[in-house]
This record gives sequence, C-alpha cells and structure tokens, in this order.
Amino acid sequence: MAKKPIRVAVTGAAGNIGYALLFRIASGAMLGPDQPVILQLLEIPVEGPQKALKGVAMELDDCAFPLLQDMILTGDPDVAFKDASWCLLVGSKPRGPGMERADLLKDNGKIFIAQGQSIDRVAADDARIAVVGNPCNTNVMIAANQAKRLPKDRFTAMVRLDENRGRAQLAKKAGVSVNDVTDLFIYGNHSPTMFADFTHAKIGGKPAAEVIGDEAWLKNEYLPTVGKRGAAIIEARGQSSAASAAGALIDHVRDLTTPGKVHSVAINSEGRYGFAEGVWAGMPVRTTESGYDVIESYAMDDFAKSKIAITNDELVGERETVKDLLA
Ligand code: NAX
Repeated sequence: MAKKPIRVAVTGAAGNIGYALLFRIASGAMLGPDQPVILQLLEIPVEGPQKALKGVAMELDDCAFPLLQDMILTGDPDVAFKDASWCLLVGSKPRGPGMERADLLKDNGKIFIAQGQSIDRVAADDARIAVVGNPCNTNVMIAANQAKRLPKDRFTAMVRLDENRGRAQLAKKAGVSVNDVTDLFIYGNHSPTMFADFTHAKIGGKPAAEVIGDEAWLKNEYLPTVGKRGAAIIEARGQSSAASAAGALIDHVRDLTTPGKVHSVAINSEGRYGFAEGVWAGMPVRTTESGYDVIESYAMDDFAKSKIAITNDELVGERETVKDLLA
C-alpha cells in the first residue's frame, strides 16, 4: 500500500539553496524512494520572490516527479508550516553592505521568533525543524525558545556541510575515498570558529592524525580550510555555496530519519562538551527509532578543549547580542 505523504515545509524556497534542494526532496533523495511528499513553500510575501517561487514550482511540475503529490506556495508561515513533519528553515535575511553582524543577528532573530511561534502553533505533532539560514545556531535557539508544545530537541541546525567539507579535505590529503573517512564531527558554531575534530577522526579505521602524519598541517591548514571554505567558495564562484548546502541538508534530514546513523548536528548543548547551557552547538549524535542520542563519550585533549572554548565563546556572544529576543 502506498505510504501517506509527508508534508515538508521549506522557507526561502525561491532562493539559491531552495533551487538546489526542492528537486532532490521531490525525487525521493531525502525521505526515501517510496515516500510521497507534499512541498509547502514559503517566500516573503512580496511580488518578486512570490513570482520566482511560482517559476520554481512550474519547473517542479515539469519534472513530473512521481513522489510529489502536491505543492503549496505561500507568503504566510501558518500556511507553510500547517501539519508539516519537517520544517526546513533556509530563508533568512542576507548581510547587506555596511551592516553590522549584530544587526544581522537581530534582524534574523525577529524572523525566527515569528517562524518558531508559527511552527509551534500549526506544525504536525511529530514536527522536526532544521535551520540552515544564518546565523543558524543562534536562529534555531531563538525559534526553539518559542516552543511550548514541541520539545526543544526537535530543533536542530545544520553543521553537516562542515562535516562533509571536513571529510572531503581529509580524504583528499590521504588520497582515499571519502567513504574511508569516519568519526569526523563538527563541534560548535557554523562559522570559521567551528572545530572539525580531527583528533578522533579515522581514515581506513586508523587514527587520521597517524595516517596524515603531519600535525602542523592538521592544525594550521586543515582547520582553517574547513572553517573558511564558505568564503573560499564565494571568492571562486561569486556566489555562496548552494548545491553543496542543499546536499548537506538532504544528508542531515536523511540521517536523522535513519536509525543507527552517526553524524554532526547542532543541538541544544545542555552543557555537553564544555559548551554553555542553552546554546545550540554542533556535536555528534546517533539516530534512534524515535529521535537521537547525543554521543558524549569522546574525551577531548587540551588542544580540542581550547578550540571548543573559542567557538563556545562566539556562541555565547551571539546569545548575548540577541538576549532581548529570548525573553
Ligand atoms: P538566497 O538569498 O539566495 O535565498 C534566501 C531566500 O530566502 C530568498 O529567496 C528570500 O526571499 C527568502 N527569505 C528571506 N527572508 C524570508 C522569510 N522571512 N521567510 C521566507 N523566506 C525568506 O540565499 P541562499 O543562498 O539560498 O542561502 C540561504 C541561507 O542559508 C543564508 O542565510 C545563508 O547564509 C545560509 N547558509 C547556511 C549554510 C549552513 O551550512 N548552515 C551554508 C550555506 C548558506 O550560506
């Protein structure tokens, strides 16, 4: 018997990431090749983005995806999130010329207050939320703070692009396939301060540091390369990462719905790994039948602890900037 369709809400659906994401969701890459979906697409309620959204929907129609049962296009969050089991919050306000980071945090914070309230009001009882729109760790914290009905552990932000970048760079250096790189997890903020923990990573089952054999490269080249990869893509392409971000979001959701998968997700830290209580930080989780368990067993050396302290400080600073929005 055919499965019941799952409603997937996507914000910023007419943006660059949306354009790389929606077709993959509709093809079954995210929720499985036999899982029908209904796409509920949110864009800001003004003519340009709404018109662009219609164009994207026309192309989705033209793909004749067998799994795409319906599409709802809207400028109203309550319509977009209604009965949605997945809420993918991709849209956010970009940093404009001369705009301070604090202004960006506050402007986006307001969006995520409204969307958090709407999700809590109208989304499905099993709703899960994945935030991509930057600054994603702080945006998800703001949205989750609005939740009265949905548990806070359903609110996640994406650090999977950073994990994928980190695995790819290690594989390249070692001259192996990305499949040989395991146990590489991202701690902290989705920003250049993140810590891609090479100290526990493995290549072909052996410690990555042993296989690479060049600690200076790992500390002084590898970490900055992964941390600043987003800026390097903008420099090369003239536009920010879109297809790789969409691919990472597909991985994030697929692995959160596949029991046994071990991967990096930004979640409510609850003080784990030395992060401040209540900030959302990347760390490893293992997906279970009903959600995920946080993997807390990695012992950090002094170097790792110092890196985690830096990214934690940044998260705490962001929280301080938006503290009025958390009241
Ligand atoms: P675009 O500017 O191409 O698209 C964003 C879309 O969101 C626009 O169409 C805009 O109209 C819409 N939007 C803005 N406010 C909205 C709101 N309140 N409700 C609904 N829609 C709204 O950006 P794109 O390249 O798609 O990137 C989207 C976000 O992802 C940005 O914040 C970006 O910084 C972030 N990223 C996050 C990554 C991560 O790993 N967490 C990596 C990639 C990306 O940089």
